[in-house]
Amino acid sequence: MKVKQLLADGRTASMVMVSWPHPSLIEHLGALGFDLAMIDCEKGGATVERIEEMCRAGRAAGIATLVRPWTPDPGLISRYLDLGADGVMVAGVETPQAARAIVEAVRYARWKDHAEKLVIAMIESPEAIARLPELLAVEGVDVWFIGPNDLAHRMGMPGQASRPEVRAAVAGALHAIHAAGRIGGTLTTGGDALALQSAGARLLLCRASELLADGAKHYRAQLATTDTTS
Ligand code: 3PY
Ligand code: MG
Repeated sequence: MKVKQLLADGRTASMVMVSWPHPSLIEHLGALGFDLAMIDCEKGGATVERIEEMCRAGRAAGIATLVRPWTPDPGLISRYLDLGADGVMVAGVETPQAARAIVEAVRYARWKDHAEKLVIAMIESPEAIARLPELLAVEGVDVWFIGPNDLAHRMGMPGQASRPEVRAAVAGALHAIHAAGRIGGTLTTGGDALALQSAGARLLLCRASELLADGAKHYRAQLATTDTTS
């Protein structure tokens, strides 16, 4: 798998949360050069048929597709992989047992090609961060991904992922993952990608809605300049 190779080479992979579940968007993101598209079924509303179409679009456009299920149910993981997903990203992994169960679910579902599938475990609580040394010993997890929003919630600061305490916890966890020789990832917002990369993140997730918002802001600022100068 291209993304696994990229990460093994120590390079950074870029992943986009599709925001609007449609194959055309996946195709477009592939053409723009992103490495991965994340189809969010933890919170988003993509139907089973739509997921299959999006995975097919990803294969055609050379961008890997990942599904984030709403529970770590092995049956659900199996279903998404059978629909064509290149991997899964599982939210709220708290214990080594939970991490192992995800790896086993992927191996059971895709006994022939599981080595080609990407397994991402999300670390989203202070308790899970404290357990990182045990968690990182679990074989078969390709990326340990820190979810700043749920982490902020669990730190008693809902909706405040940009607070210094939360940022410090994210950076500390990324450092620990990197120092252990494993691959860490997180969500980038508001232009913090470079700082997160310096902290050790090798898989960066951004939202398609934020990419559009940034482009719109830039465009509207240009219009405003034109208005004042004409
Ligand atoms: C979080 O920040 O909690 C996430 O799940 C990011 O995708
Ligand atoms: Mg989360």
